[in-house]
Amino acid sequence: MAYTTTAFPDGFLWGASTSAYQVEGAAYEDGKKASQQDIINQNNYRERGFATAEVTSDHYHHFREDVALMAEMGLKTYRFSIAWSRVIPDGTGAVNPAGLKFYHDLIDELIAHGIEPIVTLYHYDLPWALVERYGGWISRQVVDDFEAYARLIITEFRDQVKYWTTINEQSIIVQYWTQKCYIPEEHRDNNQLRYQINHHMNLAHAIACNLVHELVPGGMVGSVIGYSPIYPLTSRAEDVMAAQNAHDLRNGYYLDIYFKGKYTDSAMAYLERHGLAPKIEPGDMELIASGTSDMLGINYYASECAKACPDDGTREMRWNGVNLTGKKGDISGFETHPGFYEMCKNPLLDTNDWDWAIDPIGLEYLLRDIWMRYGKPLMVCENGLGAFDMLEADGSVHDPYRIDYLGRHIAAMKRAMDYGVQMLAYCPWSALDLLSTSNGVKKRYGFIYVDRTDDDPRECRRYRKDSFAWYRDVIARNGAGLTL
Ligand code: BGP
Repeated sequence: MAYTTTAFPDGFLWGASTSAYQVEGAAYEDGKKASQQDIINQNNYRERGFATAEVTSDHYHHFREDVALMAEMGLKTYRFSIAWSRVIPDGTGAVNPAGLKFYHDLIDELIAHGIEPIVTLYHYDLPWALVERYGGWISRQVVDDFEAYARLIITEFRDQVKYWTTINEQSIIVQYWTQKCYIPEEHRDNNQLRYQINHHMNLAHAIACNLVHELVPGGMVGSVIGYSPIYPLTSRAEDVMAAQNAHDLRNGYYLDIYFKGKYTDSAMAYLERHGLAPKIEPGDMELIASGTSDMLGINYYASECAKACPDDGTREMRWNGVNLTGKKGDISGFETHPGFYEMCKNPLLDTNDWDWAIDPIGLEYLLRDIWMRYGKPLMVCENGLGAFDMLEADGSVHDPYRIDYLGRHIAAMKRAMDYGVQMLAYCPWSALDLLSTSNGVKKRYGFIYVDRTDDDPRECRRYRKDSFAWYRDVIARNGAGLTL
């Protein structure tokens, strides 16, 4: 029988999500300097015709209109990130007052509309100056520089921001490192560096957790993980074991750091055996263990699938089922770790145009699994459907596919809550259309349509999609009446 939701608990935070470089634009305005995403996206424009990060949705100039639209939807919270290179343009040293002012104005505006800010300190956009100076996250120096940046931001906003998230999707940064970090050509085959970067991020994450605990009385802090539950391709024991291996290396390896302060034994054994393990210095694990998380943000789009992989294959870490065109089936090969696991397509699930599996039950499954293992409050910080939306002549945008996707995921989340999982918030991706990390602006996620193309930013005029009114009604009913 179909499952239908009853109302969510009072105080549940209905929200939506964005990140700085994907939505703000104004990449070089009012003192901001380049981040690595400005450079990566310039290259994407040249190589693939995707929009640059220069204008994106021009939220920097439209933020009051955007907050008013969020309030009209009834949002109780808004999860966004701060651009390090807007507030400290060179990564270290001089603070840019105009950059800080933008975030003061945004947070004041949110609070004036009764919207609770959830701030992410870092969402892929390291100041370019730090890449030039020492290679960015590859160097351990970045940890000290991140600490100074995090201390500035947390101190500046501690009276207004209760919920803090640290680094967005370390798991995805390791998997798609050239998209999420600027990695010079000569390092791209050195897969150990992926795990070294992640180790530096673990240190930075722990420092940020400690800073929130020190500076924000009553504050809550945690990471945001990009998480896909991994199903075995078949019920053969070898495939089930492969799925467990994939879980340990792609998910557990991050969760265990956040909640247990240690690396997952099996994943670390695999990495050590293959020369991929990070170099850990004395005191690192003590620091990581001291920076405990109060909660976890989860970004969920799709489940994944794995099968057994013979010992004698070739390791493949460059791509994992990536689709850069939006033509179904136009995908790269899959991540392969000989003797451990090989990722593959799940033949039982439908996908969106970019071959991302659509799997609401996967959300219930992962929430219950994480709750059972770690028992800390969770928030969905991203969940959404990328699609080619169409602006009609009368200004309407009909996106029933998104309404269907989100409704079923919300229902799946509620069923996890009925089974005891403590959820703080649901922040689908994205509040408004923005620049995709992998597919330009034509892959849209928002409740609010932003009128622009990859080639032409036009005026970035805003239009309410059908999902806008739908989400407003969901929030007004406090989530009741949705079906899985
Ligand atoms: C997550 C990121 C977001 C976002 C989303 C959708 O991994 O945190 O920044 O963009 O995925 O991915 P994409 O933009 O590649 O479609």
